[in-house]
Amino acid sequence: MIINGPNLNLLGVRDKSVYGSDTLDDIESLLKTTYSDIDFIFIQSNHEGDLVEAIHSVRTGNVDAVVANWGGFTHTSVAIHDALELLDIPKVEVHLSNIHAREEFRERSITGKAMDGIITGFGPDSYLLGVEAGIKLLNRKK
Ligand code: CA2
Repeated sequence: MIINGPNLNLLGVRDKSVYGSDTLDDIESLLKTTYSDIDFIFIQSNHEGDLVEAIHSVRTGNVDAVVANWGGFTHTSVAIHDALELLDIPKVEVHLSNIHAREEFRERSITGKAMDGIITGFGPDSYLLGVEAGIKLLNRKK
């Protein structure tokens, strides 16, 4: 499952200077063409509760791994962090930008404490690397 948080629906549409010109649809197509054998579920929401419920749905569903860009909630959401802690499958956090090379308030990832790892700063490739990491973690479990 690929989860995207707030404002990421506007990628490539507004303010291309920080996040580039690819839209979220472009990134989803890149994933689908690169990993044609994976059945992706794509979720994007601007609402914290919807994202918490998406995580809950993973707990009861048939999802192997989660790759998520929690957007601004990365730095604020204890609720998403707590939901993630209950999830016992590979969880990879991704960011388009390098959150350590920006404003100080982006330095801390609250959600990241409940993920297996974080890939940050590689633009749309962060998502590809996130899926790679998810596959590696799944293979490690076997
Ligand atoms: O670098 C990333 O992927 C971020 O998760 C993006 C979040 C930001 O709050 C994180 O600190 C880092 C923001 C996404 C905002 O998306 C926009 C899309 C179009 C125009 C403006 C913002």
